[in-house]
Amino acid sequence: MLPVKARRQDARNLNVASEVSQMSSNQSDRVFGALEAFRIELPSWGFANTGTRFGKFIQAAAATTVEEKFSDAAQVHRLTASCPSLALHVQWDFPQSLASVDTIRECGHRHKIRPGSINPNLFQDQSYKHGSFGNPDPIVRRRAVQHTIDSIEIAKQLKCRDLSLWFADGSNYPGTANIRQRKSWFEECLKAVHARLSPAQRLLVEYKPFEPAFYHTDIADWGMAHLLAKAAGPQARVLVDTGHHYLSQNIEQIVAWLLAERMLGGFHFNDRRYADDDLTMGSIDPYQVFRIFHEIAYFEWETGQRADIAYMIDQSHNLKGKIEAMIQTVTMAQQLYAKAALVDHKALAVVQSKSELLSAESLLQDAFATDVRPAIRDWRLSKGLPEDPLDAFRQSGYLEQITKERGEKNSKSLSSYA
Ligand SMILES: [Mn+2]
Repeated sequence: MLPVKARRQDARNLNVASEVSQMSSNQSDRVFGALEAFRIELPSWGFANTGTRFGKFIQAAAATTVEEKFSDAAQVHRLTASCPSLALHVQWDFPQSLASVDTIRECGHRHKIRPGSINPNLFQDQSYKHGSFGNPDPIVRRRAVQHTIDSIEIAKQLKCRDLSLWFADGSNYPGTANIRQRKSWFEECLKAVHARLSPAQRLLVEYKPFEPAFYHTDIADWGMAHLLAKAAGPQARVLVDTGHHYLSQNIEQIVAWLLAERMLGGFHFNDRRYADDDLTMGSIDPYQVFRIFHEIAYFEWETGQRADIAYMIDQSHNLKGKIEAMIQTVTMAQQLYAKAALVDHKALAVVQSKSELLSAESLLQDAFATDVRPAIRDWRLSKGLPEDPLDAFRQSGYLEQITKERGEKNSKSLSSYA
């Protein structure tokens, strides 16, 4: 592969995007470097029909099998070159648990998409009515632990590194749960599953302050997730889902602290306006995502180490076309990641140390305001990718083809939860 500089020159020689001259060559090198390194994982559940708790709107083109999820993910990766892996959910993608592993492996090979993080089902089962790892019934806790151990085995067989744990555990009314007791059950169960990890695997612990439990959730915030990850063992880290915070919470500060503690394991990206809305990343507040990426880039510059973070998307689009929305998400993620790479860290460190507030703030604002799209187009062309991934997808005929193939099957699926 050509060095970044040569490829940028190649792209210029293609005689496209003369706008590149608006950006200094150092800046466009930074954009190229950032895009080369950036990977974000797609969620299998983002390609299937999903809904709200009020109902489902069926899309004729939605994936109806795990094979179709891999096929759709491959379309997004083919056009963006940034998402070579697919997060899988044991509940929906492994109907026969470990016996489904061969099917998944074959799908991965066929579509050249790697099985990514494995998400055990710790919420959708009648036995989980009062929790999984925090359930007062020891039989249910054991069942949840066994399911997680089976999920670790699935991950081992598929050579997946990360196991992502999200718990719906909590309570709806004051006084109905022994919060301290549940905390110790969580520690016990997390230790038990951590013991089954192979040395290369990681346990990612996600937090959420409310929903589906509305009085308390057992892992409500990053501090609780951090303590539980520490209790679980050395291979556990915290997973930050951007939608899982109270309104106006400073997420990039949480990110900075977790980085400083070497406890940041990954992200579930999505955007929100009110609660856990699972909207398209950057659709409501792109500056928020930029600030998160900035904290990571600043950490990497200061330490000279690459932060070992799994970037993942956790969105399910009910109204937008699923593949189109995923392409839109990945291109937005690329833009915001590239913008964050433009911050002049050396200059920032100097003005921060002198408390030159306006200069410091401007370094972020200028990077955020830079139009990186021409440089990204050049990068795409240098890699033989289409200039406009969404347009290329629309021209490809794939959507028409799958709409025809899957339409009938989807029309028979339930349109309501009732
Ligand atoms: Mn999530």
